[in-house]
Amino acid sequence: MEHAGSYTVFSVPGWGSALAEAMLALCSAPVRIEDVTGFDRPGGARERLLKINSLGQVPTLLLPEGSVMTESAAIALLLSERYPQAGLAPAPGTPLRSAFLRRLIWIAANIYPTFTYGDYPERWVSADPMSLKSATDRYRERLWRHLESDVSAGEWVLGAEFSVLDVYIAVMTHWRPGRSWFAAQCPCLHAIAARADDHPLLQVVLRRNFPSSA
Ligand SMILES: N[C@@H](CCC(=O)N[C@@H](CS)C(=O)NCC(=O)O)C(=O)O
Repeated sequence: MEHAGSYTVFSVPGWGSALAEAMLALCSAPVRIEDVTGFDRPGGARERLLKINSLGQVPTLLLPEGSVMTESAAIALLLSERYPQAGLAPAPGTPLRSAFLRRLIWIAANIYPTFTYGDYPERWVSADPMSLKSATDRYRERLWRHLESDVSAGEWVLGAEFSVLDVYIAVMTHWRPGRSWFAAQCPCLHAIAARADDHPLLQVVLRRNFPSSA
C-alpha cells in the first residue's frame, strides 16, 4: 500500500479530501489519489478506508514514510511544518500565529462536526432524524455568520495574509448551505472563497473537486 515519496490521499471529489488535496497542492508535494467514492456505504471503498482509519472518514492520508494521517487541522499543521515555504500558516512566534491557531481549531471543532452529525442524522437519533439535520444546519449558519463578522473586509481570513484557513473557506462554502447562501449572507467569506478559487496553485484541485462551479 505504501507509495514511496508521495502522499496518498483517500479521496472523494468534493468531500473533505479536497482540503488535503488543496493543502498538498500549495506545498507542490507529490500526490497519489486513491478514489474511495462511496466509502460511506458498505462496499470495497469503505473496507479500504476502514483498514487505515477506523472512523471511516476523509480526509485520510498515507504519508510518504507510510504512516496514516487524519484530521484536517492536524494535516494542515503537519504540512506547514514540512513545507514552511508554502505559506499554509503564519510561522510560530509571528503576530498572526495565535489568531491562525484559534481559527483553525475553531473551524475543525465547531463547523466540521455539524456535517458529521447532520450528514447522517439517523446514526445519532432514531426519532425524527431530519430535525437533527436542520438544527445542525441552522447552527452552522450561525457559526458562519460569526466568522463573517470577524473577517469583515479582509482580503483573507487573517486579513492581508493568505493561509490554509482560506482553503477551508474555499472548500466548505461549496457544502450546505452553499455558495449562493454565502453570496447573500456572508459576502466577505464568499469573496475570500472566490479569491482562493483563483489562486494559481489551487485552481486545478478546486476545479477537479467542484467542476460545476468552474
Ligand atoms: N474531524 C475530521 C472530520 C472529517 C469528516 O467529517 N469528513 C466527512 C466527509 S467531508 C466524512 O468522512 N464523513 C463520513 C462519516 O463521518 O462517516 C477532520 O477535520 O478531518
